[in-house]
Amino acid sequence: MGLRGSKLPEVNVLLLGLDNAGKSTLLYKLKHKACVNTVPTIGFNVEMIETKKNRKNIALTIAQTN
Ligand SMILES: Nc1nc2c(ncn2[C@@H]2O[C@H](COP(=O)(O)OP(=O)(O)O)[C@@H](O)[C@H]2O)c(=O)[nH]1
Ligand SMILES: [Mg+2]
Repeated sequence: MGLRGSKLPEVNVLLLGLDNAGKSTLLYKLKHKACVNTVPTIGFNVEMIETKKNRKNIALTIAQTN
């Protein structure tokens, strides 16, 4: 959560889908740039990722739930 409180523009995404659709895999691929083995999500996952939009840095928050 180190990006919280940064002065970057914030973009929030809610990632929804059926069980086993690949939501957690996509989230961790974006976060860690690698595929990780997932375990079934209980509740939700939130990750903050610093990325670029229109060549400007932004703070992207993705919340993922079932
Ligand atoms: N073949 C294939 N399997 C995937 C893909 N993405 C995820 N999976 C697999 O699908 C299963 C469920 O993925 P997961 O990310 O936990 O789904 P979630 O329930 O939507 O969070 C896991 O065994 C993943 O390895 C994909 O693009 N292709
Ligand atoms: Mg999941």
